[in-house]
Amino acid sequence: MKKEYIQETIAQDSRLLLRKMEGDAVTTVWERHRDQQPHCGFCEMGLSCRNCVMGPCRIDPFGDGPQQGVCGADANIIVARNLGRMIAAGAASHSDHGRDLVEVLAKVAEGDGSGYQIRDGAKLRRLAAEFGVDVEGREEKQIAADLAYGMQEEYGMRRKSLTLLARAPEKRRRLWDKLNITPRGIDRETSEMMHRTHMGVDNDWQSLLLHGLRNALSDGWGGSMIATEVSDILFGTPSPRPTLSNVGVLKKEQVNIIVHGHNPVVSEMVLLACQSPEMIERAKARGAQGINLAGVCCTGNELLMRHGVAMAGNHLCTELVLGTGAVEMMIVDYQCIMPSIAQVATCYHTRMVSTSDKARFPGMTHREFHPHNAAGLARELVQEAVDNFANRKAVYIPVEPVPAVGGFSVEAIVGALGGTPEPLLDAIKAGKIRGAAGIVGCNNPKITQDHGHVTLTRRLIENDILVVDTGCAAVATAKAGFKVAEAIQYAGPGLKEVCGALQIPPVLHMGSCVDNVRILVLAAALANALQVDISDLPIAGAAPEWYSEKAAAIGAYFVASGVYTVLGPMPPITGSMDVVHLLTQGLEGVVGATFAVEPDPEKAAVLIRERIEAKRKALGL
Ligand code: SF4
Ligand code: MSK
Repeated sequence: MKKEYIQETIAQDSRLLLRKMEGDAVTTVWERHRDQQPHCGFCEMGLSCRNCVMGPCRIDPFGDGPQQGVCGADANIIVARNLGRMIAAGAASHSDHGRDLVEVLAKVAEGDGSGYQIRDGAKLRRLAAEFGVDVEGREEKQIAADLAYGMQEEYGMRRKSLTLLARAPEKRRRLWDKLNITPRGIDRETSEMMHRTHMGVDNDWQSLLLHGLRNALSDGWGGSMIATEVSDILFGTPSPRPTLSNVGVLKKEQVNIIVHGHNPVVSEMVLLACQSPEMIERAKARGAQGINLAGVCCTGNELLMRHGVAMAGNHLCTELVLGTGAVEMMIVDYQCIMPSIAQVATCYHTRMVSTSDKARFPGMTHREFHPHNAAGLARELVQEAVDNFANRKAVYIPVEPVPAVGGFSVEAIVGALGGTPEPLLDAIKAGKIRGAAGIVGCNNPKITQDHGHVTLTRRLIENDILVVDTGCAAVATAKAGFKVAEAIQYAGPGLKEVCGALQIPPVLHMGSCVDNVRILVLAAALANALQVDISDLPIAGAAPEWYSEKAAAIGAYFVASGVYTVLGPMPPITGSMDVVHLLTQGLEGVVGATFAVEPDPEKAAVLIRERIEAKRKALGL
């Protein structure tokens, strides 16, 4: 049967590689998605429950069959419990990633960092001051030890409120207090969600959803924020730098190594090993011109933001890059790594290596990274990748890479503005920039790859809305050519003028998916400068192609922080119209923002523009 991939992706590299891999008889995510059709309707609506073994149970959405599970849980309870567990899993994933970084910081403080070091001492001191750590006259390692201890405490049960909440506007913090959703220990909120959703605990669907917001806030203003800040301390705070994107970043004449996952603890060490003269000489001795490191997904974004390392693709490209036959080794850490991927690699010569005790994959060689062995192990792996160059067969790299600029941390954006957010606020007040939108999240085979991200971004910038993006959305718009200064040609006249004067693209790459907290910090800084709440700002969020539980947590902490957020794919909640109404309407009166669901990016752009214009009007702009 002829396979039609045109509707699967708008990315030319993906399309060409899909055709090539069809010839190689390789199965990809799109075919597996097709094989799953039709998806279970109960699960799609959130109406199935397997939280205990009196079940599994399901609620009949048409009212003819059972309306309660064996325990008596109705549609509202089951839908809210399922969504709560989804948020908990996402919050746990991000926050556990943050914990791993704090552990490395603690090791560096002990002097046992083995190659890791503090790269941004000024940020270390700023963070330490926020955590109440004495910084005067003390060495970096002493400060790092106390900061790491303070951050580890944030994960537990001794905090009534997380430290970094102090960055949020006072009005927002008072609202969280009033609603009793001020997040306490990060692990506590996740653990409590698992407790509440056990059979026979919280059977009030509204109370479950409120705890979902609290749990998500513990990620956004806790675990994820710690992950981003500690990454900056250990590996440097990003600043704008040029890079390249799409599968054309792979080089036929060089040894290609791809890093995949999320945690820069592994990929930073691999980068250092790839740059070592000894390894480059070894590559040359084996007939290659050098060693080319590229990323996919968010560990790629981490390297792109800090070092300009090229980005081979986003989530749905992760199998396709192997189809080039040009990848000597893929090194993975955790999150968003499809278990299929080592099977795809068996069709080529790529060696697949997993590195985290928490994330093992069938068919991969497991080589575990720890601070004490990281530098040496990275060198060993790069050496093995170099030696694998000899096993290459046919190579197919069908496109040229697209230039992009990454590295827009909050510090870099404020720096580009001259050291204060005032020029951005002035441009917003003057109407040159109508507002800003954060476009975040993944690819999902339910949506044409990159179509949601690219179409929404195009419509927003041409209507003078500044776009900041992260994660796989950021890779989509890089591949589409929106992340260079020349992309102001796609912007409306006001945005074009402002970005042109600052020599920045109209679409700013703010990092990986944990780095969505950079958007929170920027929004809080703008709100504080205007002395309003985040929910008063002419801003919005969108996740046009999300798939992951982490994205559910991100969406929930955006909304709970006051950011109206438009989702592309529908979350599994339509089994309860009470839950749907609360999330898409009722929350406006509770936290000043709601979710919307709109899979058509043209219509999503209209929703966001309407929201931004309404907020401008309310502010008297
Ligand atoms: Fe069924 Fe209730 Fe058990 Fe869920 S918790 S599986 S609804 S009995
Ligand atoms: S990698 S969570 S697919 S953004 Fe962060 Fe991409 Fe989404 Fe994973």
